[in-house]
Amino acid sequence: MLKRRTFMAAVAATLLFSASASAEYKSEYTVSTVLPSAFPWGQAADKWVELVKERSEGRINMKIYSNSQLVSGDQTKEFSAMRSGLIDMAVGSTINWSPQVPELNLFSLPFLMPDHSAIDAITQGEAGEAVFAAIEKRGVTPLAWGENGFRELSNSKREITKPEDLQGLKIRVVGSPLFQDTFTALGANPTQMSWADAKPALTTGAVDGQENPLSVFNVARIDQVGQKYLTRWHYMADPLVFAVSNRVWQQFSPEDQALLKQAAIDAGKWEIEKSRAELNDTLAKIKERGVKVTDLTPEQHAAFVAATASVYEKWAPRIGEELVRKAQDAIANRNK
Ligand code: X2X
Repeated sequence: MLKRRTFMAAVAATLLFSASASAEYKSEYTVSTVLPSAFPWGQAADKWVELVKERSEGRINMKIYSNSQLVSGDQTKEFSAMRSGLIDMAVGSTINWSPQVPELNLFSLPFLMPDHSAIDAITQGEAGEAVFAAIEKRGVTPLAWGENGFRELSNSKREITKPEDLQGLKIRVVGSPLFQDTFTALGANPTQMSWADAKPALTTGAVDGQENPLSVFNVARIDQVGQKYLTRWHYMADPLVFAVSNRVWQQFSPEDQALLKQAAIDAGKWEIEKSRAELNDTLAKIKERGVKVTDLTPEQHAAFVAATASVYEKWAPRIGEELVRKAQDAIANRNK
């Protein structure tokens, strides 16, 4: 009996020892992104990596894998891969993670957020905290917010000023079910595909249109694949989330956890400011290339809001009625 106890104590000591030994850091941590350094999204990740390297004096090294290459281009698998530890870290879009974290569909509710202050009112308040708690509950530690931006609608066929103009148009959307509902409600014909497949599909005319932030339209030169019409309808914006797999997160010391988090907050702030400041220039460039850019009148805007009301009825219960209400209150009371 005594012997057995000694043995157990020895086993426990070994376990303890290996637990502290596993606190030895990896020589490199993988960071997944969809868009590379030419885009604000990639720059957000670059900044995070750079700040962490600098502040940890080279102890924590992260390497970015863009174009969703760690999940073979399937961006809607990024969250699961992070949860299971196949990917250590990511700067990811709320859209791409929403199949695994239903609360993230909040940001995709059509016409919920009218302007940048509305995005901030959500992310910087109680609703944002609730969203982070939902992410954490599913195995990933969220650290900070970034921004992909308001997603505008482009197509190769005609100017769009009212829902009827979308009738029958084939629109590429990300592989997230809410988008299917929004575009179906508008009378369009949505097709889910990854970003990797989007440009080829636009090139061949397999789809007529797509929706993405101005920065993405500009840098990816979407105008070159026949997208002649762009409607700035601001129907939704996808924040970016800087995050670490829970499994990896637990291996960092509390000091390094704080370091990683602060670097993510600083990188996110920097990227949000930069991408918002660049918007006017980006718009000017797109117009210079001959793209017909359309802004909606308040009446035209209202017609799109009315046409997509059914999406709220279906999705608010899935997102959580309370969370949706919190977000709406935060927007109503925002600083403009
Ligand atoms: O696939 C897209 O449209 C992109 C690049 O914006 C996202 O990853 C959400």
